[in-house]
Amino acid sequence: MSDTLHYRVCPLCEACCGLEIKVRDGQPISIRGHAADVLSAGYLCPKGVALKDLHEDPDRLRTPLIKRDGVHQSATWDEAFAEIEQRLPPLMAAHGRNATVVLVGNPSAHKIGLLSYFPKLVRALGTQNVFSASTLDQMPKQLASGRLFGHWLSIALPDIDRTDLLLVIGANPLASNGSMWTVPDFKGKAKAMQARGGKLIVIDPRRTETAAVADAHHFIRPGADVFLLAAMVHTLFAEDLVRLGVVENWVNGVDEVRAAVAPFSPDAVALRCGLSAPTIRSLARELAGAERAAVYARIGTCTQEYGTLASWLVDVLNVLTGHLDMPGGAMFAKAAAFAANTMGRPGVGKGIATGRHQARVSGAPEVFGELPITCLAEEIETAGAGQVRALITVAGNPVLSSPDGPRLAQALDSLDFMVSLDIYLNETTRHADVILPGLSPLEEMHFDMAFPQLSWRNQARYSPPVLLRPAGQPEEWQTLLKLAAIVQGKGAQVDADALDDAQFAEDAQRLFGAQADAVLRATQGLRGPQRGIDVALRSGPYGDRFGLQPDGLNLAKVMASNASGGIDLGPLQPRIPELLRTASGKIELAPASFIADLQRPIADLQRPAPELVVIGRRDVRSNNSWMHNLPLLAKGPMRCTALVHPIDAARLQLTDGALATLENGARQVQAQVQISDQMMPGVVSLPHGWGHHLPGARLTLAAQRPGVNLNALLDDQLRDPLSGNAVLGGVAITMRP
Ligand SMILES: Nc1nc2c(c(=O)[nH]1)N[C@H]1C(S)=C(S)[C@@H](COP(=O)(O)OP(=O)(O)OC[C@H]3O[C@@H](n4cnc5c(=O)[nH]c(N)nc54)[C@H](O)[C@@H]3O)O[C@H]1N2
Ligand SMILES: Nc1nc2c(c(=O)[nH]1)N[C@H]1C(S)=C(S)[C@@H](COP(=O)(O)OP(=O)(O)OC[C@H]3O[C@@H](n4cnc5c(=O)[nH]c(N)nc54)[C@H](O)[C@@H]3O)O[C@H]1N2
Ligand code: SF4
Ligand SMILES: [Mo]
Repeated sequence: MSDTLHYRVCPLCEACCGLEIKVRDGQPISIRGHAADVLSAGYLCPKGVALKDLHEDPDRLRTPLIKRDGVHQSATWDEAFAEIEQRLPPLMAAHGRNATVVLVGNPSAHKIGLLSYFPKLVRALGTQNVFSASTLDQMPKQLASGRLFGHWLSIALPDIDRTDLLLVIGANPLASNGSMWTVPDFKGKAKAMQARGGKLIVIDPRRTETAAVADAHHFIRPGADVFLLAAMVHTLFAEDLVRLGVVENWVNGVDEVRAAVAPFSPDAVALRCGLSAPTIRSLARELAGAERAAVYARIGTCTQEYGTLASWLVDVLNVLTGHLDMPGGAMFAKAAAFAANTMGRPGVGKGIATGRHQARVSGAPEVFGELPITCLAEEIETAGAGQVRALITVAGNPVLSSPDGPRLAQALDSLDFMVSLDIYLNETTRHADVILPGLSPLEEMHFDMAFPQLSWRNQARYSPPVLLRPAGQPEEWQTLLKLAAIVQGKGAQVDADALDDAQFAEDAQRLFGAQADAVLRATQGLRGPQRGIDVALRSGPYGDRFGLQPDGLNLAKVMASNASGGIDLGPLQPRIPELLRTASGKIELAPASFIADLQRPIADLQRPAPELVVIGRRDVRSNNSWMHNLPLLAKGPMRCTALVHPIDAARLQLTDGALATLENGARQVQAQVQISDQMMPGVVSLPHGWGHHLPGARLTLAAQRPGVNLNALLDDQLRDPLSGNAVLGGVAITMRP
């Protein structure tokens, strides 16, 4: 048989690279970057190549598993659904709706079948207990953007193609390939910027891979970004450098910001953040002086005690220096489908709401429909009305990815019932009574719902499945619909496709009224998420409006562009005021809850900094907790090491290559020391997502070099109070040989 070429967007990280996959006899034989891809132009990283290993991994689950007498055994789909039908609805009836909870993990953001159908399961359950990786990650950024611009996914992105100055804070896109910013080949784009005379400045407690290619790098004390950023804002006011530029008529709250940052002079914060007062002032001046500049900050600034404040102040800087919504500044994408900031009346909206319900035990407020994932263990452990008795995980591995994994693991064992939709029997799913496997990415179609809203360039791409899925194995949206049907008492035998048809017809009636028939006609022959994509594209900002704009987009056109790399929709365009969805129709620069929360860092200015703190780290050959079982990525040097500065190593008598104990109160882990002057003195870096030695998992290769779980060291009670996000960095530890 001859080879065939297929084109597919990589689902593994936010860069969303276009891949070219060569297939022979139904098997992938090679994977490389798709040169014609309109977003990534041929770029890829080793993880994209490892999709072949993932497809072939003998440990990847191909059938459901049911736990019998403590051991997971292969089962048919009918048996698995029957088991769930027998056990879950009675629990719901006995303990109430909130006793069953849903936890959604990172890969869901990359899988339209999961992202667009898990809300149907949540609705069917009627539970308020929804947890996700968002509160281990970007919730502070979403909350800050939501308050400023009126929607959770209106995120300002550097217009890297045209900028002259890019300030990167707490992000390492050379390893992570970008986050809340879809920017494949960041390095190439940064080099192009430098070649035009532009400048890259990095602020990070580690001299990272990104810092290594930057024009300047400054160490910062972990968790101290709020001080640096507030002091930069302070300098803008003190030196009369505030210019609102094109958004001048669309900003509320400038005076409130001026008053709020008064205590944060560069001199007051320098010691606390580890940058000198002159450096802080010159950063502010440089930013204000650049015609085209942007500040970009990511996970280092989110997963810390002042995550929301730091995320907010980043955009305060973008606004006050006149760089928001300017070509070459911080701009907004205009996605072809699914973007709330392209729907409804332009320029005004309801803004965002939080705290519509609270966590039962801690009282933590709901944020973006979720409760903090770090509340899960106590919700399971704590007796009383509403105690969590059953859990459904969807593509999540919180035993490794969430603070105090060992506590959570113990709590999971006390559940009455647990179901996991997952492709591995791993540290979390080993606790499940039933595991329902997803497909290999090569067997699924792909369309990104979220990332075009965060992309460096506007575009639309659709990937059909590269390979046929095994007979009898459902797509994940079908599995989710079946679960929803089971908990609604419709029975495990229900046909997911028929159910989907009925729900779609109902939705079309509700959303399109008189036009519903036209919508149903236009989408005939499409199924599952495809139908949703077509409707979203057609009614989106570039859409064909179901025929009213014949030149506009629809799914057929985007599908037809697959081999030519998708449809390019051009560079980012100014979008203010049209993008805004705040009640005032303005950028709300000084949300009251943020101004009030500044009292915490003000009090903290007096607190002495701990002698040693721990932060995380990412490596290009690793992806959170679940790709250490793939040969291509597992080879090479041990990546789960604790980086320690030579001064700290000497002080603590640590030896390069030897084991050291890291302690945080009663929690401790042992990790291999790697002495490195990349670190800021007083800061240790250990990656997360390791610790594959736990019994009951089936990760043959990963278990050979398990590494240690950073999250076994972290406290699940530390959260940013506004966003509920976990504190994963800047945590005080001690270390000894
Ligand atoms: N200390 C510390 N902890 C961290 C972080 C940190 O920086 N430091 N980072 C945090 C961040 S940003 C994130 S996003 C979280 C991520 O944490 P999680 O949301 O737990 O995600 P992963 O660790 O990537 O685990 C993904 C799970 O999905 C499964 N999976 C993979 N593909 C599929 C699929 O197609 N279908 C299904 N059904 N399942 C699939 C995998 O087997 C695995 O069980 O970790 C967080 N944890
Ligand atoms: N190869 C690979 N790529 C990934 C992932 C992966 O695990 N591996 N995970 C994906 C996910 S889920 C996400 S969310 C993204 C994250 O993408 P990034 O945000 O780029 O993540 P990191 O590479 O962890 O970079 C965070 C940086 O913050 C620094 N830092 C830590 N604490 C602080 C602090 O208090 N202040 C400042 N200023 N800096 C600090 C760290 O030293 C680190 O260099 O990456 C995604 N891409
Ligand atoms: S950078 Fe690597 S993992 Fe991320 S989308 Fe591209 S190929 Fe996939
Ligand atoms: Mo993440």
